[in-house]
Amino acid sequence: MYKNMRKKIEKIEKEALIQIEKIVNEEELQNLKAKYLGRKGLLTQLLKSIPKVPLKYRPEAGKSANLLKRKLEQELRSRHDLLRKKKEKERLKIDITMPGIHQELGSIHPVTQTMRQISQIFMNLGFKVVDGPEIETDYYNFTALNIPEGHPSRETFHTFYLDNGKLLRSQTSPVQIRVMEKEKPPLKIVAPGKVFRPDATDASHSFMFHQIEGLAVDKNITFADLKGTLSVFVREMFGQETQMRFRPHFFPFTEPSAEIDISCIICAGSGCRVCSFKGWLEILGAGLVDPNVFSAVKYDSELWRGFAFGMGVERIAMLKYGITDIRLFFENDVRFLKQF
Ligand code: 2NM
Repeated sequence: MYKNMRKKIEKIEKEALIQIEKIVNEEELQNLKAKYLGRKGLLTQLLKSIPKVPLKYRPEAGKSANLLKRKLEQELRSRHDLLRKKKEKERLKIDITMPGIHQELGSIHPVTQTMRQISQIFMNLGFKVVDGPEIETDYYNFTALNIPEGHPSRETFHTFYLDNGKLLRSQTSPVQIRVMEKEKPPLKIVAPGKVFRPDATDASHSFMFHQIEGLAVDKNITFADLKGTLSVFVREMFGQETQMRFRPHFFPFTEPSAEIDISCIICAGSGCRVCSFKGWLEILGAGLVDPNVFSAVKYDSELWRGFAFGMGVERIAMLKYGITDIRLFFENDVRFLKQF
């Protein structure tokens, strides 16, 4: 009986070792593992039959069967390691003369480029770049800016209102209110960022666009400081030969206020399609800060004066790059974006 068992063990060992030696892939390895060590494997079956061996031989039989089990496990494991090493070696056999995989490089969005360029000009003039929340309260977006209850810009037709009573800022001036609340004058800041207005989309309107608004507060600010600052900006941005003109206008937050045109950068003022044959392009709004705005931030309006201005970034980028449809900025088409 025991002799029979020993023969079986030896047979399994001999066969298994030969087969393990021949394994060339993971699948064969798993199959052999199942064949010998699986739930219905040959060696597993044999181990199950040990209790039937006469007591006299049982320890001996059990011991050699278990030894074989451990040996096969060991052999399979080292075979597995060998296969893995072989595979890794194959993987490293690469042809370094093969062409690489081309990675497309991204680029800075033209609106971002323009916003940075504008900010840089004002930074050179001593302005600090600041930012603030895009979700604002009624107070910061309107009230503190001297925009009265019932003003048309407060209507849902002109402002995105949220369910929680807040709104999406329709200009970046609330950022300047927040800065003035925190910091004492004098100060010179520009606030670039996204603004939102529920306009119907067309070639020149988008419900989201970018603005840069600027503010300077000091003791003796005059309209001449505003003119000087904006003329430096306009010439840096559009070329030294660019002309500028101020037209009277009304804004609730500045008094007096003006809209500012530049001589057409396409036709230099002689009239073309871009300027609708007027020779001028409107690019800025500006004025001297209304005393009511200073009162809202608890600045003494008898002591402090300020100028402020605002402009749309997309409009400036469109003029600069000759883009005729604002929607191109937001389509995310690489064929468009790659050109800048
Ligand atoms: C404009 C035009 C004129 C403006 C005013 C202020 C503040 F905060 F000082 F009151 N910030 N920006 C302003 C003035 C903006 O945009 C067309």
